[in-house]
Amino acid sequence: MPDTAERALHTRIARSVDAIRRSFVDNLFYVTGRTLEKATNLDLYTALAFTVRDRMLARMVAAEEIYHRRGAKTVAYLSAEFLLGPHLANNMLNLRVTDNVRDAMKGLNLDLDAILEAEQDPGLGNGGLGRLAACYMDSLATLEISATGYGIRYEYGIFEQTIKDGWQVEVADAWLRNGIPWELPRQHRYPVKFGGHVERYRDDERRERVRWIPESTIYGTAYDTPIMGYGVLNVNKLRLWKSEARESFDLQAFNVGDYYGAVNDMVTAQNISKVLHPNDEPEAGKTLRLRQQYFFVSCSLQDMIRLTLRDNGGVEHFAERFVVQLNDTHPAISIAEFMRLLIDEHLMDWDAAWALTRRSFAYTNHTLLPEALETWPVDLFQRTLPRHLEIIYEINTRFLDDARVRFLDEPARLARLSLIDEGPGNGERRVRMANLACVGSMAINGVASLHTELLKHTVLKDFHDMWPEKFRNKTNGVTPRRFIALANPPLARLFDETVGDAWLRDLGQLRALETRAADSAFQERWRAIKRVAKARLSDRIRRTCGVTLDPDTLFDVQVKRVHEYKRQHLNVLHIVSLYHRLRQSPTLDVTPRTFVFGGKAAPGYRMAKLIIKLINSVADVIERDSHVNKVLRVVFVPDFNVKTGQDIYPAADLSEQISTAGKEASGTGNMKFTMNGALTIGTLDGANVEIRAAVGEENFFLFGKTVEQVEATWASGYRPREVYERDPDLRDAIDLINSGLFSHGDRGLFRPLTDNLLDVDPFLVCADFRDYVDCQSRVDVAYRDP
Ligand code: NBG
Repeated sequence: MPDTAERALHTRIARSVDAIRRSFVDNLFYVTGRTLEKATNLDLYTALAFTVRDRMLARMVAAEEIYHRRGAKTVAYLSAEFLLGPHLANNMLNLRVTDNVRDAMKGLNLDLDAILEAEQDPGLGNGGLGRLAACYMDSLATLEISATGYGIRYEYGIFEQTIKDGWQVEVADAWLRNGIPWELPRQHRYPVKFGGHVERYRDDERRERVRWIPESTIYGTAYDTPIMGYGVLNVNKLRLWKSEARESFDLQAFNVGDYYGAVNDMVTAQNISKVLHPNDEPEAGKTLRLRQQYFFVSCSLQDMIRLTLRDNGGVEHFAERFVVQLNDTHPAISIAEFMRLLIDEHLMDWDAAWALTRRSFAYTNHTLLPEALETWPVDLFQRTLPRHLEIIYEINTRFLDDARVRFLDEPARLARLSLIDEGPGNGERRVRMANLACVGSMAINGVASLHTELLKHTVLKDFHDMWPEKFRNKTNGVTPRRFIALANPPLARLFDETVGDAWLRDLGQLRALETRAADSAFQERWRAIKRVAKARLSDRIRRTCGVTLDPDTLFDVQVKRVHEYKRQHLNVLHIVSLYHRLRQSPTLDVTPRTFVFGGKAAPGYRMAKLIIKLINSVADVIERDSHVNKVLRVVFVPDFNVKTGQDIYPAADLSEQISTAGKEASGTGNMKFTMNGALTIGTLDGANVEIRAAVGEENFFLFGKTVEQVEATWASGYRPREVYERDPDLRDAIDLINSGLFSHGDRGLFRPLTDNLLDVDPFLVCADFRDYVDCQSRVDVAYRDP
């Protein structure tokens, strides 16, 4: 390489303080057009992001080259959501340049933390499922496994949450407004068809073939985001698709009179990747959602087939080049689309195509909640994807023929296995996406041990009876890079000094901390670190919510999506009960606590929004009670997301994981709290079971009904009102809520919530109340002994 070129390259990748400072100033000028004197924090952030990105790109190109030479097989992780969280600090950590960057900024009189603060949280996901996808991307890169995440480049991610008068108010998340330094627009572009009809014809060899004549065609363009591994040279990528009309200058093809019509086509095409759907929504906007799913699946599979043809010569080698992981049923239409591409476009015969499909796909299930198992009305399918419906019927016919051999006299079982839900009587027929995913995949996994067992014995039992060998468990995990090293640097330092730094790549190394558990100097440091994190969170809450917290109280934290099954209202009932008891006997001896909540509710989920209102109303009343607020504080942190989460997890003493047993598939927040030294109060649900086994029963506050007891409770004719009448604490709490004390005298405001608890209580809040409150008393006692 000629000298000058080498030097030029070197300044762009060198990691010395000096090189970083020079390229930062350079980027500031040439990317944002600003000088240091005039730059805003956003400009500084942009310049620093490019400085860090420059240092990643050479690695990305090199990694691609190495994978290519090795003929590496690539994991394609198909997911409608990727909840990445801020990139800059994470990429600095993974490149191991954080200290040098800090020094370089200091040399320019700049505060790195203020610059990091300017990055918006890229919210392309709802919650756990999307964040899991991001953690998998991080982990695969660190493990040096070739992987590409495929998804949608939503123009608007999950809404921003603000709180007005205690109610959640949604604000659109225009995350692209300031430009995204991390993404690289690519030329790869694929057509995606919708609607229309299918035609049959004979090919040159007189075989019957099918041609899909669509009503409309849109295009997907790729945007790549590099994903760095930690401390390795490897960089993978996330490839997100943006929808577009064919060409904007196609307008010329239209006569002047149809200008608006032509523009309208563009708008319709752009709508596909416009906005992320909040989950837990009642049925609405379904057509768009199916279109979104098909859109990104089709682009992704066409992209993989292009690469297979390029690298392996023929599409029949697909399974040597890729393995496709379906993140829930959102990308399950892949099975039919892959078959269509093979048969109609690559002229493969059915049996070969089906064999290839079943070697290429694997499916992760993330929920047992029936309302979250996706099904689509057959007529919507017919209108949107007519060819896919035909293919699904054909898959179904062949599959049921097989199943009938084994389950000859079991029409009910065959009806459950069918890819089509025939509906009751003349009800609507629907396509079952989970069944399609199971039939077309080589492997099916749940996300925690308990969840996988329940899958095998409940929702997917019939498939398990058929193919037990396809089922396996893959308990979720979270990256210790982001959720310890980035979120809690003092704790990371303590770990490094105590057990070495290998834990960043192998969390099992932290076991070695156990030998220090009784060492008082170590304990002292541990406590000081927790105190710092609590002070830091208090500081942030003071700035954002105007509430001043006391870091010496017990921080009792529940942050996650707001949902009845997660039972934030059980937590509130405990608080109201405590408040009531404190008012009855002001000298009552309770451990001073700060209850911290955070989480978004789906915009159309009224009960969840009422729960948020209740939390804020209770917080208000307690805040104004000068006697009680010395021992009890409640705060709702608005807009919980990856970014705010990184401040919250390290500050918790107690982690609330209190879902009704059998409802939380795994949970991943539970892990983030635990790795930051919080103890859990929780039920035997999801990954709590495995966390409890790992940390030891003595470090886990267990309460509540088990899955079996939940079933037994329903079987014996559960009547929550009787529980209410028998338990004076529960009665007092519910009555206090209905007294209007928390609603300016309005006795009706929270009735939808309390009536639901007393009449139905679908998540057994009343049934678990007593055990929960008693367990919380044990927490009180434990906290007094440091
Ligand atoms: C969620 C579960 C969580 C789990 C994440 C990631 C869906 C459909 N499921 O318990 O509720 O941790 O998936 O697996 O969002």
